[in-house]
Amino acid sequence: MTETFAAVDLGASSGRVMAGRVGPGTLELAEVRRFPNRPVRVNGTLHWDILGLYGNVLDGLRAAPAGLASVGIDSWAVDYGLLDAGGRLIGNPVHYRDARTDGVMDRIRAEVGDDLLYQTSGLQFLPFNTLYQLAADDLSRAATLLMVPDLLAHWLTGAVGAERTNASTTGLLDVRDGTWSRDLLARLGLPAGVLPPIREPGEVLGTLRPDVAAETGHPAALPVVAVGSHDTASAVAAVPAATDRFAYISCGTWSLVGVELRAPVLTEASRKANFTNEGGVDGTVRYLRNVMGLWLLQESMRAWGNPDLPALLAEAADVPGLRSLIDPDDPEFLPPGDMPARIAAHCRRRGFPEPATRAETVRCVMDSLALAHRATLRQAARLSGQEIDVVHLVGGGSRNELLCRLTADASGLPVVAGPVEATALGNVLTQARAHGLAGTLAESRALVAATQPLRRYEPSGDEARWSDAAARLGLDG
Ligand code: ADP
Ligand code: LRH
Repeated sequence: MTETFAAVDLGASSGRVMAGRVGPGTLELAEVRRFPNRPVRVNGTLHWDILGLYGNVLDGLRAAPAGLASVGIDSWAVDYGLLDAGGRLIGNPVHYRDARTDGVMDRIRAEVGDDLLYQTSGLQFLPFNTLYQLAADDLSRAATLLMVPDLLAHWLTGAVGAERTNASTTGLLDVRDGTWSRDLLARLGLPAGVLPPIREPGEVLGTLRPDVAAETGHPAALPVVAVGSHDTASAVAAVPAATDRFAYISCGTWSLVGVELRAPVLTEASRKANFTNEGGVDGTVRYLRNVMGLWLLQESMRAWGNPDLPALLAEAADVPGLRSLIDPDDPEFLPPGDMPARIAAHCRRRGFPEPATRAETVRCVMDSLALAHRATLRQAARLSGQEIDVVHLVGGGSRNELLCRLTADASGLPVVAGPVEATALGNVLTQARAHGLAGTLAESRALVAATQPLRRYEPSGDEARWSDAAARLGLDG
């Protein structure tokens, strides 16, 4: 028996609605609709175009095949919409790269203390974590907070809930007992009543509202199922790992670099290395660190008027390596703006030659990301005790042969690249598992490995060059 599931997957750079067919030995993914995700600045504030995204979700569902078994939604983490007492959206959700959180994290860290924040949530310190955004927001009329995938699911079904993997990125979920932390909420002066009940991946959230059913042409009985609604949780669920001794890099706008664990690591060394313990499907822990990722490339491409990417990457592959280097995780790269100029200024400040051409800038970004991947993989292994035989690089970045090759060379580990659409596959597989198809997490990963195109990159063996470059940048820690 095979069934078809619709996956709505919204990344920071683009969204898609996919149709996934799953059965014994079968896993096929077809693109139904793809659309750009373009932030909009209004009155100086950077917003997501949430209604535009929802309109695309409806269009995608309308174009999806008849007879769907269920629908699942995932998106980027941390961002949310607020509903008033009448269930209406208050304002337009704000983008995590907006400047409203400038200085907020430092103030709260000073007030509450790093130790308490980390022991409670296990989350890395990122200025845009939901708790810091809430501290910068006006909650006076807020009755309900819904994370972006939960907001879209609410509009589709009327149901209200907070899916666990994405709730784990708020900084307000207790990493030990899995409940909203009343203590932290009280200390921060945040109203606990706005946080909805937690929903587990695999749980049916609800069925289509009659008007949504009429508009999309699907039956009103069509279930919307919670998946790993944090896109990175869905991506990790579809990593085609054959053993437990793997690391992953979920590589798109961000590179999420880490390992999968059974229990959180909350040591002082982990906190100082700024590692996160996010929730994965099946109660796993995604022990990882955010590396700035292909944002550096995306934002450079935007400044250059979006030239042809494969041609530019081919040119960058011919540029001599490890000359111009940046620390990709310098917070100066977080906001939007002229990225090539910021990269050049950073190189100059750090005593490296400024890239003189677009290809040199791209090479600088690829070398620097490979170095950050290397450093983060080493730290993940050291801090967690998890041994790593292979690195699975999934997401749009797995199409970037140069980055995959450099990551293998820098880390001294084989890199298995693919699937490109790991997030949508993880979304589909979590629905399929809830439906009694696709087996355990390990079995669904084996299904990905058996059915999806993958490419293996062996390290070149010149790790000494990379450790020298890492030392010059101060990256290996
Ligand atoms: P997100 O989910 O964060 O929006 P994706 O996983 O969709 O990101 O990855 C998008 C990235 O994939 C792009 O920024 C680009 O760098 C990379 N990419 C897409 N197509 C190609 C390609 N043909 N060659 C190399 N890289 C690509
Ligand atoms: C990747 C991602 C990442 C978060 C960031 C906000 O899309 O969800 O895991 O840290 O966006």
